Amino acid sequence: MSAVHHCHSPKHPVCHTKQWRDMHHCRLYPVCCFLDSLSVLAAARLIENMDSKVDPCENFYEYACGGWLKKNIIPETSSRYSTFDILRHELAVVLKGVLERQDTSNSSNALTKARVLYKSCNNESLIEQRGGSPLLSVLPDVLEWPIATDHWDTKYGTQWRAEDIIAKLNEKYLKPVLIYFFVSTDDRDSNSHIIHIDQPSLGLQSRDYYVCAGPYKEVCDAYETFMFDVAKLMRSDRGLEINETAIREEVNLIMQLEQDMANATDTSEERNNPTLIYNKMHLGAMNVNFTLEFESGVFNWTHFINKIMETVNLTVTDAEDIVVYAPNYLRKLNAIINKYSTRQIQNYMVWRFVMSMVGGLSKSYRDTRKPLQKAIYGTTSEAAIWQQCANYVNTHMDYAVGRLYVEEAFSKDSKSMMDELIAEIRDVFISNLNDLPWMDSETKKEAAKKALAISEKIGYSENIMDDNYLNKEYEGLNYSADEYFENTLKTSQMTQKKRLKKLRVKVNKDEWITGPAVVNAFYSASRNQIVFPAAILQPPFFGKGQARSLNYGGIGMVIGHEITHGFDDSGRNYDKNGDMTDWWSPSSSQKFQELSQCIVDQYGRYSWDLANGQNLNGNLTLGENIADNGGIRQAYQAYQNYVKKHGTEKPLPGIDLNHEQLFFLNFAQVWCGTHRPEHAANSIKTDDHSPGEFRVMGSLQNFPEFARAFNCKKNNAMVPQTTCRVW
Ligand code: STS
Ligand code: ZN
Repeated sequence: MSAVHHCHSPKHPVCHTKQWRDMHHCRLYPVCCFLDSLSVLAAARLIENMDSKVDPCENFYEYACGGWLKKNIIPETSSRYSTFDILRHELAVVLKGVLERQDTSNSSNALTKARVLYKSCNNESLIEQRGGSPLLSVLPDVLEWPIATDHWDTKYGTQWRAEDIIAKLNEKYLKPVLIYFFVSTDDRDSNSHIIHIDQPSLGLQSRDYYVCAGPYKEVCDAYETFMFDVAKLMRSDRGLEINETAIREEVNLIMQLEQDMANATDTSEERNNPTLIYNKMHLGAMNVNFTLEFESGVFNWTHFINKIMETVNLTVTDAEDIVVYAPNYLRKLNAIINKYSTRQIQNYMVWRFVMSMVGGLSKSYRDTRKPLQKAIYGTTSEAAIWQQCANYVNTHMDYAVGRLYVEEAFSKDSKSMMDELIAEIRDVFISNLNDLPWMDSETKKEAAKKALAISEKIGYSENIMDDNYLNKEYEGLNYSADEYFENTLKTSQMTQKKRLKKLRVKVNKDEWITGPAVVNAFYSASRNQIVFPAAILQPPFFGKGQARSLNYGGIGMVIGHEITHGFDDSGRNYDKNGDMTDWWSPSSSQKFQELSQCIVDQYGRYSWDLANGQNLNGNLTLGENIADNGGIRQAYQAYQNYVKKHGTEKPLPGIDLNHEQLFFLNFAQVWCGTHRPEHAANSIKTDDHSPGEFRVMGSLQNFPEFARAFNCKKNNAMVPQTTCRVW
């Protein structure tokens, strides 16, 4: 052990000589190399994951991840498994620890509340005992589910207002159906909030599923089985007769209705361009533009929105500005409403509510989801209850859980190193603008201004360390350790109220858009801000003692990726203040689109074996691919600048690669992983990130420095004839 200490000492005569840095010398003085424990750990991981028998110039993903792929099997509870997912799993383990820790503080304390919520979620025997009753007793507050009651006609059939029910589902239960209403930043005025109306999500995540043919038939069948089984369970809990044929008929109509809705929605490609979906109008105009004729009366948009806003004591008039993101959908919606009866429409609306609630009920209810989960994710069992609960509490009380996480597992000294890295990578982005022949100098100037104006958030918000602030955030929430279901309702309601209240309040651009216990990174266009939560600031992405090559290939690349989001097909429509304005010359804009098309085509040519050979959707994934391509280039150049300034790093023990190569290896290994085929078929339609394998292949094939680092030749697969570059 004393030798470890020795080696870390900057004064050690041998370990810090220049000669020691080359591999040969390293063999003569193994003590220097092998006792640097962090390097040993990193090297061991890199070696284990890779398959050095593969030619890095032919398939770098196989080379970097071949070992990983041989050693790992997707757990039964997961739809995919990767370095990224393992980090998320490890995070959940840390959260379990802090949430289960004995709590001696009083009950108004936010941390106590998080622990009570977690405890209620974990209380399996009580959840079992309560069966479906929590849901059955909350239904009358919304509407009965016609399919699961015998009292529908008399009680609910005639006297209802669609506005009231859709409003309540939205404002109280966070479940938008038919119409999606939300308050958020105005794209064209990033300091203000505005009401948005959009198309709602569907029960199945992608509109594509609703063709219900070919590979999607199984998904549709499983979805209908899900409805059928829940309806039967509810009827049986209520002691009602079960007529399977009748239930099946109604389930079928729910499906038909949702198929019609799916057809009416815009595709994700149609929604790619934020300037094209932005339609601002007065609330009064909505009543003219989007007439919806329910059997019970014509939908009054003003009444609808007031119904929602009255829960936070706000009123709107016909002069209120509304941003409509999906006018096409709204124009098609009326035909759907006319086609179906009130009972059928209510069957659909309440189904979506019921569907979102079964997760909080007993096992027989939760298990109704199984066939659908198998069809979409390929999973055959649920994650452990503690894991679901840790994730639930982290998602819904992100500041409180984040505080616990940061105190347990985060070192604040990462911040200054991150500040430096961000500064360096931003500089590279800006200086690279000079190399872009496609952009005129005026637009370059604006791009540089925007890059300089990007603000950064690293780790966590200081606010969460302040007890008063934190307790106030969760003020008014009173959880009971025995009532998980009710606790989830309280949580939804509080979340929604917070969002709605913002309508008349200026946007606080300083507020964090995420909690710290999140393994991810973000770019916000309306804030022109990049965010790196505490939980991504760990190996393999980042480590204070980790070789710089690994840090630049890890978090450095993520930083470049997030900066480049500000300039991808979506982000480029926002200016340095976060307002959607056009700062591009027409010619540069035209060129951007041409170069983007190169990326669309390139990724669109990749066929994914796990998704039955389907090709990626180059349009859906364009923004992420542009970000990856920019990110890898900027991080690499920043690393080269680092080496120029500080000299070559000492080699890693036992791995015969130089640090340029290690940079690429660490980048690639973040994406070692695999998917279940069911999930691959799902995510190829819904995920705007390309699968990890193609994130690696696509961005490295486009980057000549990669070929140079591995000495690849012209006819190698990693060196295609044509390459794409935007940034
Ligand atoms: S835009 C965020 C980006 C990212 N997050 C993901 C993901 N890609 C894929 C799957 N799940 C979450 C952040 C990121 C960029 C580059 C490398 C790693 C992460
Ligand atoms: Zn991204």
